Amino acid sequence: MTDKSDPTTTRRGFIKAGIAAGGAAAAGAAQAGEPDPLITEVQDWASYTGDGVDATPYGMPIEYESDVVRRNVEWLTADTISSINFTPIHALDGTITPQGCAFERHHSGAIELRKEDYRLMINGLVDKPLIFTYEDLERFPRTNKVYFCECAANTGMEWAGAQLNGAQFTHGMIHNMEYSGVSLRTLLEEAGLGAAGDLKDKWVYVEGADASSNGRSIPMEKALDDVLVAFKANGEALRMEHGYPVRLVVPGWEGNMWVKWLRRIEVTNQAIESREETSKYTDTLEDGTSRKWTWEMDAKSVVTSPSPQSPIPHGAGPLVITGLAWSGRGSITGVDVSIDGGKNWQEARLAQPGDDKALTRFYLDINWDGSEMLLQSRAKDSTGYVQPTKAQLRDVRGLNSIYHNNCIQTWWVKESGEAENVEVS
Ligand SMILES: Nc1nc2c(c(=O)[nH]1)N[C@H]1C(S)=C(S)[C@@H](COP(=O)(O)O)O[C@H]1N2
Ligand SMILES: [Mo]
Repeated sequence: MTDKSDPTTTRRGFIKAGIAAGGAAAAGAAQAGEPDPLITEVQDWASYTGDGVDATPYGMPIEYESDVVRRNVEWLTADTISSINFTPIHALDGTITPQGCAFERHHSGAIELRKEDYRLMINGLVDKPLIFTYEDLERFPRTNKVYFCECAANTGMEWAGAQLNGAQFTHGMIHNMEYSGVSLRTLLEEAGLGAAGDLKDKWVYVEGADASSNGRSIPMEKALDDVLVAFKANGEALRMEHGYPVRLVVPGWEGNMWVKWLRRIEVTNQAIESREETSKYTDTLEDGTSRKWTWEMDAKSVVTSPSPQSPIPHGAGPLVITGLAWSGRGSITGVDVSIDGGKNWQEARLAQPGDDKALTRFYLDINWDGSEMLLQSRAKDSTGYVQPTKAQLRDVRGLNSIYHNNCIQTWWVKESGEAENVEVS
């Protein structure tokens, strides 16, 4: 019998031992010459039958993955109702974020709204104001597209100095899902934009059905471009916390504009200047003035492993360095990685060519000599923009900002394989 609580007896342990026995590169217990009971003995899991197909109508991750969860930082906000939690990006791979661990940000809590009770109103400067039910929305032509959603406050706690120890906390206000929905343009055209006259200087004001309503103004040009009224994410219904049954997807633009539980779209002559776009989600500069309408999320990247929550579990030798890169202005064209705090850079390998306004996974496969590293990544996007250092960003923005911190992140990886959030000057 094997002890299931002992991590060396897991299936993963079995696979690792198998590789070690056959390959020269990996150092493993099997090489010591002792017979490995995981190889030589019939295991527990092969001596009885497993769960039947009726055991799990909707599957959850296996218990051994129970640390791959959202986490919040208690002192950040006064109450969890108006708060944020973070995607465990240090533990994920690929680019798609499972809904179950994708960060949540609410201003007045996640609400329960049934499809039957759902209504979407389009009013204001339209030819005929309309109210859609959920079923109405399902009858319009649909699109599918993967986009990242990043809260403008992502990395916001790091302006004054290295603060939170983990990629989940410094960069985890981001998720990346495949959305299915109707283009906002289709719905606006259904209501008719003739009444709006010249569309150049027009806006839409979008709001949610929750108590906060989270109202935001979006210029008409963007509203008619790639904005989606989405009802599915990663193939299934939106989770309650992500706006079930319908949310707005505003590709490349700050997460706050991605209104959840979308209930109203008003075509207007001017921006509403709501709370969410005046006292919040503007960027205070060194001289005390604030920048407004900073909608686009600048190119950014982070090494997700190794990182403080994902230390190197082995000594010197082959090491996979990996991370995520994204740009709200287009696609990622390249990512450079430095192991010496930005003195020298190597071009990382992109797992897939960069996709428009979606996460890109990068890898750098090195032969680690076991000495400490100052690990950084630097994203480049299709506009030619290069992710700035922290010093470069502070030169332009000062230290009063919260939002839109897209600077290069540094992890100090020690000889032990453990990593820490640091700053290099
Ligand atoms: N109706 C409504 N929409 C909302 C919010 C909200 O509180 N209410 N929060 C916004 C903010 S600040 C962000 S960053 C994103 C987060 O989306 P998520 O919770 O799906 O991660 O939703 C936005 N849409
Ligand atoms: Mo946000």
